[in-house]
Amino acid sequence: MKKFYIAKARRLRGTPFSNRIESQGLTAYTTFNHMLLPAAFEGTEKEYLHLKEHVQVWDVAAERQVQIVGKDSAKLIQLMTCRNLSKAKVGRCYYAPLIDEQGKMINDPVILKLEENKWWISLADSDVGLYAKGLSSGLRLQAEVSEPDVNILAVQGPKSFKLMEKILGKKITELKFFGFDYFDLEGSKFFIARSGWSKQGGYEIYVENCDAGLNLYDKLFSAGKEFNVKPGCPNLIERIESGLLSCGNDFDNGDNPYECGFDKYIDIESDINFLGKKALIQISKKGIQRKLMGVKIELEQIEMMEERPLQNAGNLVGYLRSAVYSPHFKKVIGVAMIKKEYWDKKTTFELEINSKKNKGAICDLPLV
Ligand code: THG
Repeated sequence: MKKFYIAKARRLRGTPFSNRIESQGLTAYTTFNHMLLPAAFEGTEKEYLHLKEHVQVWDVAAERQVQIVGKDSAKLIQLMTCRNLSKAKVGRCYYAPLIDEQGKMINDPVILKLEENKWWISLADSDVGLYAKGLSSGLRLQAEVSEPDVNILAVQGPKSFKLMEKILGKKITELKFFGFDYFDLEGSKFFIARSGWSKQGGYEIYVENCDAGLNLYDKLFSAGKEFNVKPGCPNLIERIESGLLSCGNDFDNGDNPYECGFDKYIDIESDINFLGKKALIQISKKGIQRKLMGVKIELEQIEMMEERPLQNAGNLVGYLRSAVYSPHFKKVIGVAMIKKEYWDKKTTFELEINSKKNKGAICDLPLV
């Protein structure tokens, strides 16, 4: 692959931690929500092995927050998601598909309920703030939409628990999965959730005060020496093995939440009101004709810039959306949108690259 530099500009925003990660060996950025998101340090495979054994600190400030405040805030949030949030509790995170009026995917954020009338939508890569602003003003809701200056640091990996306990004390270990609370460190308060885009365990620190956040960043590295802490970023191998979907890669605005396997986050039975509900009722009556599944391919490497067709005896099986070599499975693994005729897990297919046909098989997500 040819390598190019990314030209920085005001509209391609950095984060409070950009200087830190650049001096710590960053080798690639990607863009996410019009910001810089670190994409590589030592290389995806090395970072994958490290993440599964030690602890990493990720600058994921590009996971922007859309803040919604006001007496209609819950109503506005519910309008955008098919997940029933009517019983949502303060202090909890909710993974929730956001959809449009046609029932198609817009984003798959983590939604946090901070107060009865204050929410954050922690975004994947799409302009949800504009969608929310349009709905709020168009429907004359009492719901103020803004992007607060909040920058997430994720602390991920099996040793994240020991590292965070060392810095923040015993109380942090009592935080339950997808819960959040404020924690004290040297006179500063930090908003911390037990969450993150890996299945290796860990926390996300929602930094509201940049100076205090930089101080904490340095502390994570000095206190983390004994746990072999390294800077990192969301890892392609780990997230595919774990079945964590990527908005814009695995699915986009052409797909509905049933096709993405988000069934457990869809409620078309209760009387909640969301855009695209009618469309989802129709889709659920008709049944879907394709869905995201895992794949394993007899290959030692792959590059994915666009989706790739998968064939079986000259017939289209589906499209490969994300793929990477997995050191665990010793082959390429991926996420593909598979046509209904081929959902049987005994299905095999061929993927043609540079006029060479490579054999592959369909499997469940998460991969086993
Ligand atoms: N953290 C925060 N914001 C984010 C992400 C994150 N925004 C964008 C992106 N990542 C959203 N995508 C996901 C996908 C899955 C999960 C979190 C964010 C996740 N899922 C759990 C699982 O699949 O086991 C739990 C789902 C549940 O129990 O509801 O953690 O990483 N702040």
